[in-house]
Amino acid sequence: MNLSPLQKARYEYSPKLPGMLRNGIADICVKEGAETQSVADQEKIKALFPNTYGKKEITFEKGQNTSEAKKQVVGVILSGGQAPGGHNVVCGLYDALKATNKDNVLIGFKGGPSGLIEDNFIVLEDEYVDQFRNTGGFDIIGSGRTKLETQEQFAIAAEVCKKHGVTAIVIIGGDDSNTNAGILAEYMAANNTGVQVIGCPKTIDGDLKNEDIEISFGFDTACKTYSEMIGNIERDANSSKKYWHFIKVMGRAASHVALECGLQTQPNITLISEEVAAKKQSLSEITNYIADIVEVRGNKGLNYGVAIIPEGVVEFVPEFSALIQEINEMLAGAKADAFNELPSWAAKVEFIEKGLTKEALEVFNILPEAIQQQLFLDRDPHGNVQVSLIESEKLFSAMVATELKARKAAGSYKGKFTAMHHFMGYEGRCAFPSNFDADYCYSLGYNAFMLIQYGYTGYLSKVSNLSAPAVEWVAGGMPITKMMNIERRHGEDKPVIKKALVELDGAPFKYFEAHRAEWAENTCFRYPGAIQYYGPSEVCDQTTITLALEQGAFKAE
Ligand code: FBP
Repeated sequence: MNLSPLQKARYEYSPKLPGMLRNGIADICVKEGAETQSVADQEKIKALFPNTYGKKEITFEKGQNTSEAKKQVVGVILSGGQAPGGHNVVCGLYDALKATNKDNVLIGFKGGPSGLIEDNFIVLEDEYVDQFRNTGGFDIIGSGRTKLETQEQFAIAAEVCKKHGVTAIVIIGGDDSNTNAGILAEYMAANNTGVQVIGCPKTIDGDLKNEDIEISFGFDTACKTYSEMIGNIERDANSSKKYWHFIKVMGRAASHVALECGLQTQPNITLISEEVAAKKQSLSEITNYIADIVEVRGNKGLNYGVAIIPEGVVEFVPEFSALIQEINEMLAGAKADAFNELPSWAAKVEFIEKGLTKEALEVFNILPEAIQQQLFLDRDPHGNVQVSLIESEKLFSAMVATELKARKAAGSYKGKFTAMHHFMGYEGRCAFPSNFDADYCYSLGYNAFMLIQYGYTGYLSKVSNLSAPAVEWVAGGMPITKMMNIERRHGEDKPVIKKALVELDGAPFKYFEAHRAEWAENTCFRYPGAIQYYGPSEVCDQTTITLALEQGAFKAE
């Protein structure tokens, strides 16, 4: 194998565990805390989870290991989008499992949750696992987006587990996957299968967090990767002084990634979808907000800047999501065929004009033609508009260009506007995990095995106090039911872990809000540089500004 020097060096890196897990398996004991309640809808959740509701929160401590000595066969699943550090969760799980009993077995279900129901797995062993230590990606066993949610799937899963003597399953995923981990745990307990289920919090989007889970893994590395590139673009903009850069960053719904990158790099503009929704902003209002900043800078001779656009923003613009709903209805079922058969874009526009309400048509008409076409032509297999594919960075820059033309004609704008576009998403999902993610993920996996070994099920592996040095981190577990509430999904009431959107009264947004006017008008770019893996702790082990602000640990330079 032709390894890069960094890859070789990262194989040798020893991830840092929380202090209480550092003394060896024989010296880890468990401390049970208070019984828990779900965050809302307690009676309903309790009724749905009679076997796993109300369990105690737990933490590990240094002390004699009193867990039952039995052979464990654990199955691990990676679920959903890649996030840096997933390999280390598997490595931590593997190391704790083997350190407890070398006859224990870890099997990896391949290609995501479907691997479990298709009985498709590999047995993980030293030589194979060692190739993935401290590396990015999910290729150790692959990932997938199949949801494990039906009773039929659970019954098959139970059969597969029985066939291979599986005693526990670890599901590494986001809010939906961990919700389903909780439901699977309940099923396994209700049917006396003897199979425990433990979840681990993953997603670069950062939207699986709550009072127990401080951060989902991968968010730190992904944001640092994007911030490095945004900082480089800022420096380029500040050098050539001739372009406005519109940069879309991933984050399917929540704007945590955009906000963190905004805090790291201090660009002129960062849109936050949750604020757009709260203020019920229209496309024209957002366009004017951006155009105002371009105008003020342009009139001072600063014809350059950087704007960060969150991936999901258009869905948070009320008038735009209403338009999308109308398009989805208009082209539902067989009506799509009639539309597709129309011979030209002009004929299609005529069809559209007849089908949309006046309000939706007004919104449609202000969109650049490329975006209009995207809405109608790139639909998913069910005929729905694929909102995540909409190039919102191009949408806003085109609308700003039109607005500035009008302002130039009216004499208020005297600058020059040339836009460049970027999308940062996949570049960050499989980066070498930062030291923080390498340490956090290894700890989550190690800790997940300790939860299994002590007989817990329906728990999320929890590592907290994360803005402190790793030795002070606290390892334990939290019942998944504690994080649940009831939400309406596809016309039905469902128990789910609440998706965490950016809180507009939270410290990270407040800090951004207090500084954004200055960052907009002046050039206050901040250049975070590349992730550092070796060197002083204050350079290599820092987590996100978001977490530091949330935990009152942020120190402004
Ligand atoms: P998860 O929620 O599964 O972690 O995935 C999030 C994400 O990375 C989003 O940021 C992005 O919109 C989406 O995945 C892209 O998904 P895909 O890999 O299917 O293109």
